[in-house]
Amino acid sequence: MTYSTIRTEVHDRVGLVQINRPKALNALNAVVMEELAIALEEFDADPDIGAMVLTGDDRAFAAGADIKEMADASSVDMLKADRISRWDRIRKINKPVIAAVSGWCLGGGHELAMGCDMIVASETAKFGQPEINLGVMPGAGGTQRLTRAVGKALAMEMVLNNRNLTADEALRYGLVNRVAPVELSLGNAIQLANEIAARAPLAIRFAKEAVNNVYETFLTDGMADERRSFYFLFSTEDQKEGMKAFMEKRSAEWKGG
Ligand code: DAK
Repeated sequence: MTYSTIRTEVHDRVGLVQINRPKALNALNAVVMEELAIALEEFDADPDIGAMVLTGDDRAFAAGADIKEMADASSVDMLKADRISRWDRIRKINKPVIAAVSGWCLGGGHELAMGCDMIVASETAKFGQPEINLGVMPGAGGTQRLTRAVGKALAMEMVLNNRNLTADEALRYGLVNRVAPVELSLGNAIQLANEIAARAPLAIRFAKEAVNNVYETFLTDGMADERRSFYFLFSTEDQKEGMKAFMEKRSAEWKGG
């Protein structure tokens, strides 16, 4: 399969998937999300692969969903485009997926990393949910997964007031597994993935599922509520203003409508 926005490689028993839209800081447009889902599903089905690593580049893991693609969308457009189904496909991958994060890891990019099973961060990684700056809110698990990972106090500050976390803070608050120097972090993630890939595949599969179930039991309702609210925000003036202001490189003027 030839991809236009991602690259794939195999390292022993690990499938590496790299988001490759460097000029847009790896913003997650529909093509990226579709290609990510296909590549991860292919590795998931490949018996020679035991785990995956998902990465970006040194400047950005991903600076969020593609604002330019969403800016003019209505609530109905967002719902009908069925964008969330690709996120759900990634969530259903059976083999462990480790995110190797350097640079910006924001919005949907942060939600994608949190949707992986572990995160290896480089010292330059910056984690945040800046959707509030655009007149919207997290829509792919951010409010739910982040709060479960770091607790309510910090999650509120990140979601309501765009507080970013450094790699060391993310390690301290339990959002990431390890922090490594930038030049070593991807290799470190691949090595960790290969160690896991060398273990009993079925046990790994069920163990991953069991750990994730701790969250899933209480997560579903929260995710559904979050998604409805996220779609609703695309009917507000402030969403249009926030995304337009981003593209015009100016501060947004909020109307509260
Ligand atoms: N989308 C589109 N383009 C982006 C982008 C993004 N998220 N982030 C960066 N870019 C583009 C910039 O527009 C710029 O393009 P040109 O102007 O050169 O054409 C290029 O990448 C380089 O960015 P900057 O020039 O801004 O670089 P700086 O180093 O100055 O700043 C930055 C880096 C990361 C602080 C800044 O780029 C920034 O604030 N980016 C936006 C971050 C953001 O707000 N992310 C959240 C997006 S909203 C859904 C569920 C969830 C979502 C969507 C749908 N469903 C349920 C369906 C998620 C939503 C989001 O993630």
